[in-house]
Amino acid sequence: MLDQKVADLLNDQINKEMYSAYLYLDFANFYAYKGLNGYANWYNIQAKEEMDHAVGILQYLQDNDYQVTLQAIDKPDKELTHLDDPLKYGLEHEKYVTSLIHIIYDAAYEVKDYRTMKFLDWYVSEQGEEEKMHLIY
Ligand code: OFO
Repeated sequence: MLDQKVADLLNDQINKEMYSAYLYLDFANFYAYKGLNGYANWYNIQAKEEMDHAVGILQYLQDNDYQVTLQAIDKPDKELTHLDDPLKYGLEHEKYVTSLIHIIYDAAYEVKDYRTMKFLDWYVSEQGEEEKMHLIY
């Protein structure tokens, strides 16, 4: 049985991952409007990956008999003007998501929940990749 705090943090993370997907759809929409279909496609792919991340956590919680509660997804709030704004905001956002994953990892570590730590290892590595993908300077 999962520790309540760890499980609740994972439940919240489903929403954060879905917000990431929504944010990246917004970035794709911005590039599509600018006629940059390759960039739009790349962010559409990122959005799908984020949804997979959400479903991965949902599945983990279901596998551990936790009753998941899905929350409302916020509206993407970034004002996109310049062509590199999505990359800039994307990097900022991925750093934020990394910090959230680390908070869950810390909570799991505190209660010696090694299984959840192992589950989160993939997310820790993935965050490193995603931060790197947004580096443009
Ligand atoms: Fe942006 O990657 Fe999910 O966790």
